[in-house]
Amino acid sequence: MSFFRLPARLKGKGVDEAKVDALRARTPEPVRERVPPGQFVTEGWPVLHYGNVPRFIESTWDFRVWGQVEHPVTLDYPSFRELPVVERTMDIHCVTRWSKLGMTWEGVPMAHLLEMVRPTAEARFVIAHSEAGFTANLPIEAILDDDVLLAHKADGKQLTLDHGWPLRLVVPSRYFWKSAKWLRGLEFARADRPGFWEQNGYHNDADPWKEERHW
Ligand SMILES: Nc1nc2c(c(=O)[nH]1)N[C@H]1C(S)=C(S)[C@@H](COP(=O)(O)O)O[C@H]1N2
Ligand SMILES: [Mo]
Repeated sequence: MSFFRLPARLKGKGVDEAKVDALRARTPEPVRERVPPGQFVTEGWPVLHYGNVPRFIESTWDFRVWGQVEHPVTLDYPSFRELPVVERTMDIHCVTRWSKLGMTWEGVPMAHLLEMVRPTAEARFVIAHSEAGFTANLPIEAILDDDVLLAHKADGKQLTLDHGWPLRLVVPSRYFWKSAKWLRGLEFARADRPGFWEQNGYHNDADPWKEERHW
């Protein structure tokens, strides 16, 4: 995906540190330990992405898994929606400094998908592929957590188009930019390949507890 000029608001740079500190100081005591360094809690849910919100056309939508897997799959929309779903409650952390605590997400557990496709012993990285060529990369360990979902619902409601309908990845252990919206597939790979934000200055590993923001 080519990249030209990123809007300043998406860069997470030029942050007003004093403002972040002031917002952070307002975090209620019982949840303060759940908020990673440099983050503050928001009740709202900002919308952030590069480019336009893609249209969802059910008849041409599919979900593919390929690369280092024993059983590659391509599922059309009705078949994808037949997969089992679970609910998980989790905290999400955006590199632009907001954290949203205790969100409930519903979706297909990554564990189920891994059982279906069976990554080979060579598979060490996962590249999430979304509409319009957007990608995000993760080490395979990051998707083994029980709360990694291919989600279609958040806080009891269908995702809106803005937030990634019909399907998005959620990987709460990493900054939220790795949680690819409008997900269309997963590629299992031997070698790492930095994704869209990772090529544009964001940290490859993105652990919010280590403040791995920029690279
Ligand atoms: N397809 C796609 N997914 C994406 C992005 C994007 O640009 N394209 N941006 C990421 C970034 S930077 C963030 S912070 C979150 C924002 O998700 P939200 O809009 O639901 O809050 O989506 C992530 N997923
Ligand atoms: Mo972001």
